[in-house]
Amino acid sequence: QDLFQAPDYYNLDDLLTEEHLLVRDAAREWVKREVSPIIENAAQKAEFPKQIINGLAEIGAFGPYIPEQYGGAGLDQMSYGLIMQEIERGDSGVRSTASVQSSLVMYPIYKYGSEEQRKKYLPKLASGEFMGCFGLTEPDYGSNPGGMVTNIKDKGDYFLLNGAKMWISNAPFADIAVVWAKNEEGRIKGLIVERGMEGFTTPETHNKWSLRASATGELIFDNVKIPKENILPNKDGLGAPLGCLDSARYGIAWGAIGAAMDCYDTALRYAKERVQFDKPIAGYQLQQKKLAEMVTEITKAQLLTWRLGALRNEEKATSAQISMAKRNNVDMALKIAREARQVLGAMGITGEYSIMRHMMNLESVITYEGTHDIHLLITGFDITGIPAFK
Ligand code: TGC
Ligand code: FAD
Repeated sequence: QDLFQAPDYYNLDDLLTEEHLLVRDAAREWVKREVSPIIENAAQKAEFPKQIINGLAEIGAFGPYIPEQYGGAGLDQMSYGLIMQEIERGDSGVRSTASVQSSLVMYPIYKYGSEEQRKKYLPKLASGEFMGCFGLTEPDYGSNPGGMVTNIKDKGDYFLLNGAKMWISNAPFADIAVVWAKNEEGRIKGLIVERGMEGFTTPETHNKWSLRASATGELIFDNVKIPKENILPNKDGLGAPLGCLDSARYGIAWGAIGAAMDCYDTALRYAKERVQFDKPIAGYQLQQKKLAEMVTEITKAQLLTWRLGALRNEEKATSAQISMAKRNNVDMALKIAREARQVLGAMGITGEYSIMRHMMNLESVITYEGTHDIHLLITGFDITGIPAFK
């Protein structure tokens, strides 16, 4: 009874392989066992629960689609999405940690790194021995990362890195940071900065009302000497970090469904049990409208991500298709969280139930990895051919 029931209104499980179902169910069972019991307390205390790092590695959440020769799980894009869905059913902050590690740290090292960099970092990131973060956003450049001022100067044997990044998930405890900085020609380069390098600090950002179980911080670079072998050699320009975002945004499109499912499941159970005016509130049309619309929106989002996963497996998904799914699904999840909270009445505002935490978390999810507005403009650009960003 207590095991999480996922709505599957259109029998989408029939479209998944045995491996997909095994991967998903293992992640689901682990979240139920290891995340659900501790996550509310971690969020209330605003602490990332480090004790779950090994478990995340074991379910394949660190580099699900990175080849096994580098320590990854060697799974397909559908499995990656399903793992993100199950983790975010527990908490968006935990999914953030997995997204950053996989898509924003392991992916660029795998895709743009040298063979030596892959061998040095990927197995340790896959096992959770190393945790990573991704520094793109700056205090004055959020939606417009191309304007960044963090820079590197060639000093012969090494590069000198100066600047600052802000709002960086995992920063306070990360062992390495994949950082994007401009060279003397104004070209964006990716580099691996290691904790302990002189002049590199990672102060934590406090007083968040959202994503409290995820650690967020700044990356400050004060004349940090970066060895030349720490530059990602195989791609540069803004397209390099944006390529990583495609992978992370795809995972978020699935993850948001997990948060929505948990809110729906909680509201449905509560509505069937809560009696007012001598009848379960689930028997009133107004509550049924909320619940019926929730399951409809979840089903539409599932269809979108399933198709996107199939396109990703064939390497045919466009960035604009990913933007549409991220935007739609996160918005859907946030609206469901708001409606579900109302179904629970006063109980909905307490930590006894997960809904309010999901709702607060989703305010970050709708902002990071490209805001709701920016993704709309990406669709607008795609269909008209006219960029409206500037
Ligand atoms: P624009 O001139 O359009 O493009 C520059 C170059 O990039 C290419 N490109 C892409 N490449 C791969 N994937 C994509 N999605 C791409 N979008 C564009 C483009 O073809 C071009 O290449 P080239 O070779 O011609 O130079 O760039 P723009 O400056 O006009 O900006 C476009 C815009 C606004 C869409 C982009 O800047 C954007 O997406 N802004 C949003 C920023 C953002 O999403 N930041 C996220 C930071 S990381 C984060 O939030 C992590 S949260 C972590 C967690 O889960 O906890
Ligand atoms: P701004 O860009 O200042 O936008 C403010 C408002 O203006 C938004 O509503 C936006 O939609 C709107 N706007 C901006 N430009 C336009 C336009 N052209 N047209 C119309 N409207 C526009 N970044 C990282 O690099 N790494 C991380 O790990 C990371 N983790 C994060 C974790 C959390 C908890 C949060 C909240 C953020 C994180 N971010 C991270 C940063 C995130 O990507 C940025 O917050 C996001 O890209 C938006 O930038 P901004 O906050 O500066 O907002």
